[in-house]
Amino acid sequence: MGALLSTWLVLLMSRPGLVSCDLTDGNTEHLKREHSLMKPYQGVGSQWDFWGSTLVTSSYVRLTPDERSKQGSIWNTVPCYLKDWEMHVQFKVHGSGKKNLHGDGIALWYTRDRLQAGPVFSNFALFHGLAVFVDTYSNDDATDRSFPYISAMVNNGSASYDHGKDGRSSELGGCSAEIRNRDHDTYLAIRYSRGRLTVMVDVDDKNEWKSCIDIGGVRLPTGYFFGASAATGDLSDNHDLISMKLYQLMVEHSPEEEDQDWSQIQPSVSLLKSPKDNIDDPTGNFRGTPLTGWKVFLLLLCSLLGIVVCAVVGAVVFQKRQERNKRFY
Ligand SMILES: *[C@@H]1O[C@H](CO)[C@@H](O)[C@H](O)[C@H]1NC(C)=O
Ligand SMILES: [Ca+2]
Repeated sequence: MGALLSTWLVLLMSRPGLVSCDLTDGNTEHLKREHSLMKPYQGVGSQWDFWGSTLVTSSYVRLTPDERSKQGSIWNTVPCYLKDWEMHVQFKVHGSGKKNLHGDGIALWYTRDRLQAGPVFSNFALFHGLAVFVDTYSNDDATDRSFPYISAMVNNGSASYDHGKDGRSSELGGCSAEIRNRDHDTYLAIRYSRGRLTVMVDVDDKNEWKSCIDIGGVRLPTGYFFGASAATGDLSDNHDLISMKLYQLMVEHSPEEEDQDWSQIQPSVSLLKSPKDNIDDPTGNFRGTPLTGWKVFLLLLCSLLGIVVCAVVGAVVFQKRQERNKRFY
């Protein structure tokens, strides 16, 4: 266990993919045990409640077995009052179903209500808060997307996830990711900080995070609960959680922000575009990281240098040509 944890920490610290400076490096100081689910799952029973088909062993938490019509979930019993956090989830989706004959997937939650069974990956549909779906089955025949598909949704209890369309009308962003029946470990990270929601995946055994979703203008209150759920239908899979580790992000807020009652915030997103305008990215992954200040500066500097070089070369060539022309006449 200790060795595993330190390997994980070393891996985390050596990850070049972790670009942002306020991002946790997996520092155990910032790990919040009361919101984390880790082997051998001693906290289950006091800090976590589980429901339905969920089976807790010493090495994994199986939300559903590879059998039809199963529903399972696990919920943190302690509300989270951190303003800035990052959840690292190690999961494993595996089963005997061949390509496209498996389902339905896992959902990760940060919501007001807990242990409310329903049709959205076995959770209640009119939820308040954040959901990240790892959807392994394409319900929409007309889709041009490649599955498994990871997407995020923020809800204030007024919208319902449309299972038949894989939640497309309500999604804030997403990406395709080959997460099923992999021999190596698969990870997903959800970061919420300063109104920005970031989802990253590490599923290719390369020890680096790839950006999947990155949007600003997201408002989520404090005092909600973390949870995970999964469901199978006619098609199935084992949906296993290996760990959920919650890290506190050390971020400063302005005095005005600190004075607000964060527990009264209504979940919302101020989108520049409507979620319905979401266009597909057929390659699935958004490899690039967003341009930070200095990157923009470097880019501008490079373009400027490029322009200067072009201008100088152009001037020299022009002059040479003029001289040659003079010689001709
Ligand atoms: C909930 O969201 C809907 C649609 O985004 C919005 O019209 C409504 O005003 C919101 N309700 C509250 C209580 O924030
Ligand atoms: Ca689906």
